[in-house]
Amino acid sequence: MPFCKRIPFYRERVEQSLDQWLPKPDGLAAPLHEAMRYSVLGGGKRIRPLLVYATGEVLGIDANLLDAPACSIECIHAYSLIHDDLPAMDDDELRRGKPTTHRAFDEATAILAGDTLQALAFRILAEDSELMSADIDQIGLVKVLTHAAGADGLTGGQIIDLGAERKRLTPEQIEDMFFRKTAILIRAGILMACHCAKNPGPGVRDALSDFGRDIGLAFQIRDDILDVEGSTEVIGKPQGSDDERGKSSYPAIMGLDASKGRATELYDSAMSRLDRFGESAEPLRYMGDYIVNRNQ
Ligand code: GRG
Repeated sequence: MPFCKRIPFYRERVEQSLDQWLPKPDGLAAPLHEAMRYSVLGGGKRIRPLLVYATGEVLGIDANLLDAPACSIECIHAYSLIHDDLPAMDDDELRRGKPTTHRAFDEATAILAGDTLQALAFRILAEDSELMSADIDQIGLVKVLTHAAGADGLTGGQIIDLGAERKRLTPEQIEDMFFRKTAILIRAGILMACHCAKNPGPGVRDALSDFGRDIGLAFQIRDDILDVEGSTEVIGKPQGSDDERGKSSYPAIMGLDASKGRATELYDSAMSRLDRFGESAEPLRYMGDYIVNRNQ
């Protein structure tokens, strides 16, 4: 059965697992719990968790070990979206086709929901009983995710991005920014899955790490292209917002055609990293195709 047929199953699996980890609305802190659940559940493509499970299939890892990495990465992703949408950052109204968290609740609640999701991500990796009973190096998993979430990753990329508005970055600077802001978290899902394979074999981690970097950058270029060519209804956020804000996007720097060319180059490079796995890499090949061809 091809990987695409199992995607609904994995999406449901991560949804249920997230539902278990997220706090149920309770007591005086209920608005915080509600904002967390509003931001995480029932939406999003779940690309990062899917990459965790796809890598798990390629390496033959028991999916029960992957639920915690899959949930933790989605919590970090959801937190970054909440904070990115805040008035102090992009000041967006719409996310996943519905009001952003600070619009649906209020700004303070949105900030706290993001903060708490970040804490929850690491709690999941530290407390998951499946990881513990299989004797997986949980500190190693935490290291991968903290690296992706910190100054070398999301927050570092975000501050470069905020400083880059109305500036023109060089292609090298823009690629470094997008590596930190986007690709590093996509790669982290793949690396966490590798971490759950106790002995993945020589060169496997490096090959999959390079796949994650290339496909993560291709993901961002596709996102920028959709901002130019997509429709608000389909992408679930305002179309054309990058250009309106003078943001340093790939199309703004290199033009639309060159951006599409760079996405193809990165896709080809990503696919070549999978050659060594033969047929067994079909789940990651499918995810790579999905990422560069998606319409939302
Ligand atoms: C820590 C505030 C803060 C920001 C870090 C990751 C990030 C920087 C900001 C998030 C917003 C953003 C535009 C990120 C670029 C990556 C990206 C295109 C995210 C959207 O991811 P999808 O398409 O979203 O996977 P869904 O809704 O499907 O989960």
